[in-house]
Amino acid sequence: MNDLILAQKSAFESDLSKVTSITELEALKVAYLGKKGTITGLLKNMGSLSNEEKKDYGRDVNELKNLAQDAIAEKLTALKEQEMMAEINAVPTFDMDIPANTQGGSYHPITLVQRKCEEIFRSMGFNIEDYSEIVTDYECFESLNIPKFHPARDMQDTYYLDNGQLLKTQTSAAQNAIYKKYKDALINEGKPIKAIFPGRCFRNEATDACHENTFFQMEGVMVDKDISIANLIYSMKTMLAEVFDNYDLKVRLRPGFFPFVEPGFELDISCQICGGVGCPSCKHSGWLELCPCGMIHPNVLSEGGIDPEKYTGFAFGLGLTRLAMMKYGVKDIRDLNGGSLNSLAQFSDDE
Ligand code: FA5
Repeated sequence: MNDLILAQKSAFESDLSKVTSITELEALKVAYLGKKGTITGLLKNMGSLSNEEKKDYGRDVNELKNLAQDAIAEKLTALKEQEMMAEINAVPTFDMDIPANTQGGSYHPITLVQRKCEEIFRSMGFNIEDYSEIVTDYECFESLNIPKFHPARDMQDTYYLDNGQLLKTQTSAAQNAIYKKYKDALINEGKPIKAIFPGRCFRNEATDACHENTFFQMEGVMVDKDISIANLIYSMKTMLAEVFDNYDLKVRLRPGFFPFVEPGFELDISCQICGGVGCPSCKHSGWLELCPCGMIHPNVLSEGGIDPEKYTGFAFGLGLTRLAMMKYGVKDIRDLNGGSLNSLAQFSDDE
């Protein structure tokens, strides 16, 4: 090995033996193997060598480079293990003088409205179902009459996972599984399908006073012979009147497009923050979109194994997070996900 290379080798070995932390190791790596590192710099001397010398010199520099890389990797493993052991063996120190936190916990406002809605729908004979937050494209879109490349997919900006699955954008993603679960009882025993399924949804959306990228919805479906829009309106009105303890709550129904219902509606309630005069929480419209709904599309029923010639049904997708805002007068949706215990402790389930 050339003298220059040998000198670098022993300098490297000596410096490496003095390294005691990962930060020092990183600095050493840059000093020897970085773009301007001394081992990298050895290759710059090649110009002054004969062709024969170049061959040996190049091979030796590469050998030193590999040796340095292996030694650094080995040292890194050893240092990580050492740091982990130090952490494990560290004796925790307790300050016995810190006063204990005696403040009791409280339920989150979203949990409170969810429980309230569950209680209301349970009393109307609905089952409560739980569903995964990671779902397939079939569950979230295709089974809901939204084929691949359908423009309606742009209505919801979806987080896809590397394995092709996705984070549920809507609780409607559980509809198909619910129909398949209960269709035999419907067809063979004449038991209507009545189910609600609350859950967390995710959309890649910019946040503002009434939008978050993570929020809760509660889906509801009812399927039987002769279910009509009247059943839908009755269920929605009952639920809202009970949640707000107000049978005069102003509600409006507008036409709305969702590929899985026909006809489809947007159900808005008058903003409970400003009393309907307009504020940032309702984007100054006086109304808040709360619960889109409609009559289940025949294609969706068929996909769930239910004959749309014999059965009809309604579905709704209640925005639970927005319902919590309206119920508890929370002006900005982001305060609900903020996790401030002081602010959350104001809400109680004393009803
Ligand atoms: C849907 O998600 C449909 N799956 C609802 C549906 C179900 C329609 C069954 C018909 C039949 P939409 O994207 O509008 O629709 O969301 C429904 C509700 O969820 C909204 O009205 C709103 O209350 C709430 N919501 C939607 N996006 C957000 C968001 N980014 N932040 C907070 N709440 C949201």
